Amino acid sequence: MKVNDIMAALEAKHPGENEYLQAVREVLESVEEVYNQHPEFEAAKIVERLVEPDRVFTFRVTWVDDKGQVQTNLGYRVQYNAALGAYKGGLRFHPAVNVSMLKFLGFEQIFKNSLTNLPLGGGKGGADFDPTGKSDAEVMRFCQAFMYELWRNIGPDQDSPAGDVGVGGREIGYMYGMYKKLAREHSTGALTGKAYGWGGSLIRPEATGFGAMYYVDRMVRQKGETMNGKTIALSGFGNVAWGAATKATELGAKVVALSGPDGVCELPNGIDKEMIDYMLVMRDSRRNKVQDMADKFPGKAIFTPGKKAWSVKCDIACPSAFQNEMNEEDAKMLIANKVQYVAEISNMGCQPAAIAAIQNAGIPFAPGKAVNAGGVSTSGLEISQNAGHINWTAAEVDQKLHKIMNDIYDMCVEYGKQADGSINYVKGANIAGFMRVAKAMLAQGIV
Ligand code: 2IT
Repeated sequence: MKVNDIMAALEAKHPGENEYLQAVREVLESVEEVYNQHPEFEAAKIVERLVEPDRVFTFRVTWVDDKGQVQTNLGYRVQYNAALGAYKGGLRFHPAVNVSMLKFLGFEQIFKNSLTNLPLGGGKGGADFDPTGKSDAEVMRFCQAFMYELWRNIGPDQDSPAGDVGVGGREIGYMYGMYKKLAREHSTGALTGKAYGWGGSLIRPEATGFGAMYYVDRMVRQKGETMNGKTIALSGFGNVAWGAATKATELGAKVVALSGPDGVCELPNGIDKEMIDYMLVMRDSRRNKVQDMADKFPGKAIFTPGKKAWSVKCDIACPSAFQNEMNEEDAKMLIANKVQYVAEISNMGCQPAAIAAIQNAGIPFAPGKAVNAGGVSTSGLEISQNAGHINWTAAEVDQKLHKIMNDIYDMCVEYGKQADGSINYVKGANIAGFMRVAKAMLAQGIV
């Protein structure tokens, strides 16, 4: 395979699908050398098959808002690759959602899910619905209308969606209620991120952030250091940033920044329990304003409008909100401020030029598909509990999550170790994730 030839063909076929093309290029560049040592991959056209989703559903979602107005959104489910298991991946509700975004997320999900070593295929879905400012009743009606279209295409052995940006436990509950009604069965493995008590797993809400900090802890130890006393900047203040802030604080690190679409909150003394709890209140309000933290905790949180988390000096920077949220200029500012580690928690949180700047400065950089894999791992554990009619304790789930993250870290080191002894976590994650999928596709024939 020649990456440039494959990309030229894809660009011609999918013009303007920039996020999808960006995600594909990164993976192909990482695996090119290893792939070309396997003529059997080339003969089976593994890459040509892998870059296209198995299928993409697009559907109209019509609902009535609180004023009685009829609203129409577009819903999607991208079923990307099922070589390792039933399709698995989140649903994103955000006004910018389109096919390219969901294809990029679904493509990333294939390799992330592979890294977990669980039987999970890759998929993603969502809608261009904006939850900002919506009432509970509006969200419920939207979720029900969305599921009315999607329900036939999901199920524990077919496709199991979960949450993502704009979709949390409340939305999963509304969608599951409609799924159950239409399918006429209590098939809990059809959705993950359910609440505890009716099929949800303890630690699932925390899992992405906890898993990310387990991974970052290993990156820091790799350099002979510990998390104790390290300052950390997180972007966003949603579920992922909440879990990361909780675990980072527990590990002795100091969270010095959170951000939102409105600006950044600097936290000179770090974040305490009351502030961490307040992140959930802010999220549930659907106001989408980080300034609320500064209004609630004057002196402890200092709000600056229009600035990003990367403007705050820190040892560890973790994008935890949205793709491409760190650009080259942001990366250079972090480097000038002596950042020591950058770990994406959001999927593809950094632009390619930002990653290049960080890596060229000799700073360890880890990609989202490895760092944030704790979320989907715990979804996999949720499905196992559903299938076996068991409930693990929080400690049991946390221990399994920690082990999965340690194993992922070890694989990234194994496949990412460079001649000079440094670790290219991007290559490591992409090659490790890719090999498992490619071998499964090969074994399953031309389908
Ligand atoms: O990006 C992700 O891995 C998720 N949004 C979670 C997917 C899942 O199925 O738990």
